Amino acid sequence: MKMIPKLSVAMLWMSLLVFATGCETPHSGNPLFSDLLTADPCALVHNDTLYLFTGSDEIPQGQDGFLMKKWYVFSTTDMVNWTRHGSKLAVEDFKWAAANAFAGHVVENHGKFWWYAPLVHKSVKVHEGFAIGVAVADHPAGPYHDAIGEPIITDTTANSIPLNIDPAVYVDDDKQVYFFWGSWGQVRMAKMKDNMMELDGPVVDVPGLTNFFEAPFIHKRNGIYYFTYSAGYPSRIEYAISKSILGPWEYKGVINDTIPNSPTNHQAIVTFKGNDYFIYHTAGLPDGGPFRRSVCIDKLEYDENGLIKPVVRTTKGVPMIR
Ligand code: FUB
Repeated sequence: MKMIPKLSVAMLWMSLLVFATGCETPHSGNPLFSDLLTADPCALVHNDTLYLFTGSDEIPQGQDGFLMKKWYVFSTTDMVNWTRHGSKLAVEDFKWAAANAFAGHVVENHGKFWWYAPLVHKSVKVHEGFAIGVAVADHPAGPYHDAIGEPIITDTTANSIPLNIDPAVYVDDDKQVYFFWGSWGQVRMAKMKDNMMELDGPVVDVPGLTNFFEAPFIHKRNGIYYFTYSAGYPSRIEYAISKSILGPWEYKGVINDTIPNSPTNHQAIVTFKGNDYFIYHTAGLPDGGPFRRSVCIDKLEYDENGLIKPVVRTTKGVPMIR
């Protein structure tokens, strides 16, 4: 008689444990990858698959400065199981480039995938010497090759900026293509030709982005354009909205606060299978740091007025989806 209550309690605990683990939805976990330093995410959806593009920090632990030579491609259909496609673009793929594979941006148009890439130019240097080129592929996972053989933007482009990095290209519903880029507090924009390789008009300033530092990113939801960007330094992610991609932009506040041990903050926003995601980097690996960053994914949520709620950063990541 004495054993029965003890057994019952043990069995109850065991069944609770099995129930709990059995029902727990697998989560992606943040940072997403623990054996590779990834930074500056960008993402797109193609054929029911989410493709993630990242840069990579290669500076050894204990040293300072960006050492970035390659970009990587990953994909998932459920947000938990990731296929690693490997490095699909690198400095040496651009004959005109010498170094610094900074934040790229990949976009689909005309059935091809266009990877806009900022790199230090081998010879053109008026300011910091950064230029922006584009590689193209027939599939998001490549192979990619330099589409032009020379950059689209350099230090000598009229009205370019001292640090020509962080491209963001947006193909609007009417098929007009817009090319944004910017850093060190200056942001520029130009229309692009349908060929995705040439500007189609002057480079103009984008006024009215409160606290803008770098990392412009455009997405559209319910007819509203959202301009998210890295703001201040150390950087937060802040945003503005507009009914027109040409502005004026109405400031709406902070969505991702500063990152411990990483002054840079770089975002991508994507909707996949009905879920909105905020993709960013932290210094979250045990040997992470300002130049040793790691990509993470958390949920992005809007309120009933279409405003973006502050992102809740987690180590659990996002749940598996079907
Ligand atoms: O990764 C190098 C630079 O740091 C990127 O271009 C910026 O957006 C910042 O993340």
